[in-house]
Amino acid sequence: MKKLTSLFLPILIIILSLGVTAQVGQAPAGFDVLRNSIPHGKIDTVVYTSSTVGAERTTLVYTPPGYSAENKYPVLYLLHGIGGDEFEWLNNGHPEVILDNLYADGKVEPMIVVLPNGRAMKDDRATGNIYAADKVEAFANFENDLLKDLIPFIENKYPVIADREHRAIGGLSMGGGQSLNFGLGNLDVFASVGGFSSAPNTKQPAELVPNPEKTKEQLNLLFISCGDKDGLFSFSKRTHDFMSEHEIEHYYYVIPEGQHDFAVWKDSLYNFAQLLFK
Ligand code: FER
Repeated sequence: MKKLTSLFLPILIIILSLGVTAQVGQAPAGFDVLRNSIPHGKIDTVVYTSSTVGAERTTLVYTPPGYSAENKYPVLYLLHGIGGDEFEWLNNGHPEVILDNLYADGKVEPMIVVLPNGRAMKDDRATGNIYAADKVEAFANFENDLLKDLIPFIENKYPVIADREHRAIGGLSMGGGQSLNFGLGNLDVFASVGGFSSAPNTKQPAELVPNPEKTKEQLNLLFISCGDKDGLFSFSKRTHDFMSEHEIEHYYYVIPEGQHDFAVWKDSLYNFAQLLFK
């Protein structure tokens, strides 16, 4: 009997801790394949007025299966890379397929996903020299557009739960850097943050997290992912290292043989989405 009780407690602790920290890992085959037999969400193309840019800007908005204005939803802002625009995720990653499948399997909360254009300048197309200084600067300027123009617009137009706990930001590459910069920099706005293969626009860790104790207190979810064969790996690793050093809880998902491509970003979205709003 004594032996039984001495075993019981450690086993219970293991079981409980497994429940608390969900596991991340490779998405199963078929996670990104359209299923005709399940309900599907919808993609709207929406135009908002940006006082930041001084222009009408286009964003896509995914509403989940069974969407109703009678309900209220959390929102994920999902950002593209340096060569992309508001259509990049849709055309290359089909997040609507990944999310519909996850929803049908009961693995995600119903959520609205906003796919903005993160190049906050008048000509926001990914044409010409996409690395030009003014275009890179426009990715930083998107913080103003997002906070002052886009979020208020979305929250006025859609039935959302308008608090930090129900607002998340995530993105790929330049959008990963934006997510870490804007998310960790505005934890009063976003409680959940995901950077996939984050680019050199990612701020230095000490700038991202000037006050580790405050960050720990506010952050609900931090997800950092990158392929181990990505030339930009060091930006994710240094961010992860800093978080570990300062005991800031986070997911660090290194994808074996992963490159700088949509295989990594789709897998990252599959994992990140399941951790949100739980
Ligand atoms: C850079 C290399 C890559 C850079 C940005 C990127 C601003 C972004 C890549 C992407 O978004 O896929 O030097 O500088």
